Amino acid sequence: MIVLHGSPVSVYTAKLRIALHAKGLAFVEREPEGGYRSAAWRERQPTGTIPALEIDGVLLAESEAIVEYLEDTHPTPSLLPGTPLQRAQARFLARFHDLHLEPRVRALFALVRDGARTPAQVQAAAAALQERVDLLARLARPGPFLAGTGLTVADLGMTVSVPLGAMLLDALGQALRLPPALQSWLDAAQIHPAVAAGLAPWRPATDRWLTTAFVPTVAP
Ligand SMILES: N[C@@H](CCC(=O)N[C@@H](CS)C(=O)NCC(=O)O)C(=O)O
Repeated sequence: MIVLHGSPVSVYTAKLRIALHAKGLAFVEREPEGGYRSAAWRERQPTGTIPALEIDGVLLAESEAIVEYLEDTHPTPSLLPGTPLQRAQARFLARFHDLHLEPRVRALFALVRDGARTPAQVQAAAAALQERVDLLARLARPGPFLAGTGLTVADLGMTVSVPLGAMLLDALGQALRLPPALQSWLDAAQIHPAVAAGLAPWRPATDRWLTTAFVPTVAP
C-alpha cells in the first residue's frame, strides 16, 4: 500500500495527491507524528520536508523525484506529453514552478502573519509574484493544459500555487492578474477529476489556516 506522508495544508502534498489520483493509484495519507518540523519526522525523513512517499517501507522525498518514480512504475496514464521535446518542455514547466514561481508564493506567508507589514513590502511581494505569473504566460501555451491537451507534470504544482497566490494576495488586499490564457488553463485544470480530488483536502485546510494565521496590519 502506498502511504503519502504529508499535510492537507501543504502545497507539495497537494501536488503529489493530484499525481496519485491522475495515476488512479490507491493510497493512504498520514501526517507526520508531531508535525513535519518534529525531530521524529527528521529521524525518518532527514531533510524534514513533506511530502514523502512510503513504498514497501522505503521513504522517498522530493516531489519531482516521486512524480518520476510514479511515471516509471505506472506509465499509464502518462503525465508526460508525446515527443521528447514536448516532454522536456513539460518537465521544464514543472521545475519552473518549484524553483521560480512557488517561492514567490511562499514569501507571502510571512507577510500574512506579520501585522507590522508595510504597504511597500506587500506591493513588492505582489509585483514579484505577478512577474512570475506573467512569465508563465509567456513560457506556456495552454491547450488548455500547460503542456498541451492533457494533464501533465507541468500542471501539478501550478494548480495549487497559482490559486494559493491569489488567495494570499487577496488577504493582503492585492489582486493577482491572470492573463486570459492562464485563466482558461486554470478553469479547465480545476475541473479535471484528479486535480479536483487532489485539491479537495487542501482548499478547506488552507482556508482554515488563512483565517487563523492572518494578522491585520497594526498601525505603527
Ligand atoms: N522541494 C520539495 C519542497 C517541499 C516543501 O517545501 N514542503 C514544505 C511543505 S509544503 C515543507 O516541508 N516545509 C518544511 C521545511 O522546509 O522545513 C519538494 O518538492 O518536495
